[in-house]
Amino acid sequence: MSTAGKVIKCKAAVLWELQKPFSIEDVEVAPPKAHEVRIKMVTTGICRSDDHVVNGTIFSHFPVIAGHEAGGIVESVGEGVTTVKPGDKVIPLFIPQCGKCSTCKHPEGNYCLKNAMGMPRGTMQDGTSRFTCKGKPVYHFLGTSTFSQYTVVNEISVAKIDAAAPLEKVCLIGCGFTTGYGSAVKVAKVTQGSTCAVFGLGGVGLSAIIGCKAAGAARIIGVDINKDKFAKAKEVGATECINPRDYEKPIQEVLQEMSGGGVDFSFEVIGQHETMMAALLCCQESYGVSVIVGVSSSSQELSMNPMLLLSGRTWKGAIFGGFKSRDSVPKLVADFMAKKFPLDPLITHVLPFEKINEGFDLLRSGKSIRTILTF
Ligand code: CND
Ligand code: ZN
Ligand code: ZN
Repeated sequence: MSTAGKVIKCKAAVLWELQKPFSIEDVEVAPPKAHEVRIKMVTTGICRSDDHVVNGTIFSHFPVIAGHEAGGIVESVGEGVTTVKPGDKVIPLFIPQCGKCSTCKHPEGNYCLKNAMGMPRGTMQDGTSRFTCKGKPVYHFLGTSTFSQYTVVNEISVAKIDAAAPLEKVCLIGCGFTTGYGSAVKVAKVTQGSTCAVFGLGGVGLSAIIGCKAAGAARIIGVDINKDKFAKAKEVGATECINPRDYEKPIQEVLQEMSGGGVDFSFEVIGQHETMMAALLCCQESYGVSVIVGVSSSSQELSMNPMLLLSGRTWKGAIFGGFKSRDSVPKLVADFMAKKFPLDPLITHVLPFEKINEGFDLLRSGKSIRTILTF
């Protein structure tokens, strides 16, 4: 029996307040309105940005359904939806691509002005929510809310992908992989034979390493305070790994010495101001490029000496690896299918959706790279 046009009752992981575990609840998911798409979730990854909602680094209204790295099947579509249809395999997009705003029209911009990050309202574009639980509206997160058996997204926040793609792997193209990989190949534009330093060897950092390697970097130095991350980093392309706690001197000085004056490209994939500065300082003062990928609290500021840039360095940042989401996600899925890059090394755990709190514990204790939750 078709569920189109009806409210769907299903399970979702609701976060009722800050610093609390996720609670699996019965929720109602309203049908999609005009230009919206309802998706049956198949898999979702756990990214540190979801944990940032729990700990408050990323602002959200509560109660909320988080999750932004997933794969699913279109269940039904609202009026006027033309680019996806029921049965299509899709990846929800936490950065939309409206195709009409000044950013979307610019050849390089990807931070579509319809994004839900800058001023999070926790609703659909029309200002209302499609979720209710115990009679109360539940807020959306980044327009994706993938920690639910069903979700509703705007048509501009969904990409149709190859029907043959394995969702339990390509869901990582919805955030972690694309963010790290694009930071190297698209944002930094890593060059052949260069030396790179990647701070933070989680799912996003390892994907930056995969990108550095694909771009032909000769040396890729992984930096992490958890040495258990080194083996996997080397497996995906790091040529060396170092632990800042093994050195007396600041890690930027260690990296300057290792690279004979500073690395060509550095990436901060942790989300701390101290490591953002270390990553900036470790890149060569005249031509080095440093990219901020990690998310830090928007309420805290970082002071820096402008001379660090006057000498010629470039300091950049990007969301979603600088990729235009709707254009790039189907292409990246095709590249994965053509074996142009691996995703398997990033997946360390697979758990049923109901064990979401176990998945977050694995992330917080540094034991997992990516945990994939299956519905
Ligand atoms: P994850 O927590 O898996 O990895 C972070 C790694 O950093 C871990 O291996 C830690 O051991 C390591 N680490 C922590 N502190 C230090 C330190 N002081 N020095 C060296 N290493 C340290 O996180 P993830 O890979 O899922 O995400 C990484 C960041 O990227 C995080 O801030 C997340 O919010 C952000 C991000 C950004 C974007 C984007 O579009 N820019 C998208 N998704 C996630
Ligand atoms: Zn746009
Ligand atoms: Zn993410």
